[in-house]
Amino acid sequence: MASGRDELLRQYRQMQTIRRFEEEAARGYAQAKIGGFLHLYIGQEAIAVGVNDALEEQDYVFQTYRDHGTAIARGMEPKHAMAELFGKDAGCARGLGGSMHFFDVERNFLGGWAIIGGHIAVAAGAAFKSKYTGDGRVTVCFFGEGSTNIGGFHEGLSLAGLWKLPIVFICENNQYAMGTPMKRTSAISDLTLKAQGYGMVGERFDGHDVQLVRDRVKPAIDRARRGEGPTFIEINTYRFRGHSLSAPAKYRTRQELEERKRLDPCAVTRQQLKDAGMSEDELVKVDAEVDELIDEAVAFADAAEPAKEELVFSTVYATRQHGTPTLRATGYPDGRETGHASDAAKQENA
Ligand SMILES: Cc1ncc(C[n+]2csc(CCOP(=O)(O)OP(=O)(O)O)c2C)c(N)n1
Repeated sequence: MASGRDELLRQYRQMQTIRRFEEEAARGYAQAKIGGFLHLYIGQEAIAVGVNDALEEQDYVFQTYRDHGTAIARGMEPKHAMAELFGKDAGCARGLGGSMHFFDVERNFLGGWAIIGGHIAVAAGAAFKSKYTGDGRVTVCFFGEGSTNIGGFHEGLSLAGLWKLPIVFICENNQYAMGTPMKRTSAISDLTLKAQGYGMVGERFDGHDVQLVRDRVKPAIDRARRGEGPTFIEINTYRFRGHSLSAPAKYRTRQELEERKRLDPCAVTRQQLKDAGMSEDELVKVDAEVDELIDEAVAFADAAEPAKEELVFSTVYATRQHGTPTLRATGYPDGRETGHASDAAKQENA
């Protein structure tokens, strides 16, 4: 059993990995190595790591397009995440999904969804499957505060509340939906009031302290696993970059940004480690190790083969063979399984 400080150090390392991954992703975007949109999670890292620490490996996780941090917290290797951003075959979705569509079946990370609210109903479906089959899994579904105004949110919560599904809804309230502050989109400021309408428990707290996040989320996960129904959790946070890299952040003041940066979750955790007796030298060494891991991820993604055009259709449409629905995706180029390919499908693609 890891001591309290070892645990905090692991959490810091993970958060710093997410932070450095995204800083390098921003650089890759500026260098045109990444196409499409890129939504960064910088400032919200304690939520991905804290929530994941409250989960078991078997549990399902759904996220929006702001998905890199959650996938890495779940255990995705940065090199497979970076390769996905660079559109490479070694990426977590074989380079076909890109930033907004990370996917990792082996780690039960079920996306990476770009349509606001769309994944909330899908996540409720995954939780229904768990209730129906009694597989003991809990589903966690992340989304932003702006998403609480759209139909999919209400449909998903309605069914989850009605059927007491084993699901925890995590609303990462980073204050803005693109450039629009919440006071211009919601008639209420306490979003947990929306949970009441669907007969579920509502919680809200700040999201810059990773262990506080873990400890506040864990009872909701346990409750869901015991069959006592869903929880809606609003976590107060802030993103330090623009909505996406193509969106200028003109809707907020520099002063507001600087004030929120005082609660930078990576800096807060680093300070907690110092308070627990770690020296600056030890922490600099950890930071250097993380830098190296991310440098390796970039080098791996740079050198990897481009996504294979011929997979575009065969990985989208399911085929039916011997009465069994089959996804045709095969394993990763380095030999890992995607976890959803049948032997017949592998032969077909060989
Ligand atoms: C159905 C739909 N409508 C509009 C959009 C465009 N859009 C992308 S992100 C976004 C704002 C979402 O804000 P929020 O839910 O608070 O999440 P955040 O980006 O802050 O994490 C909008 C309107 C979309 N992707 N899907």
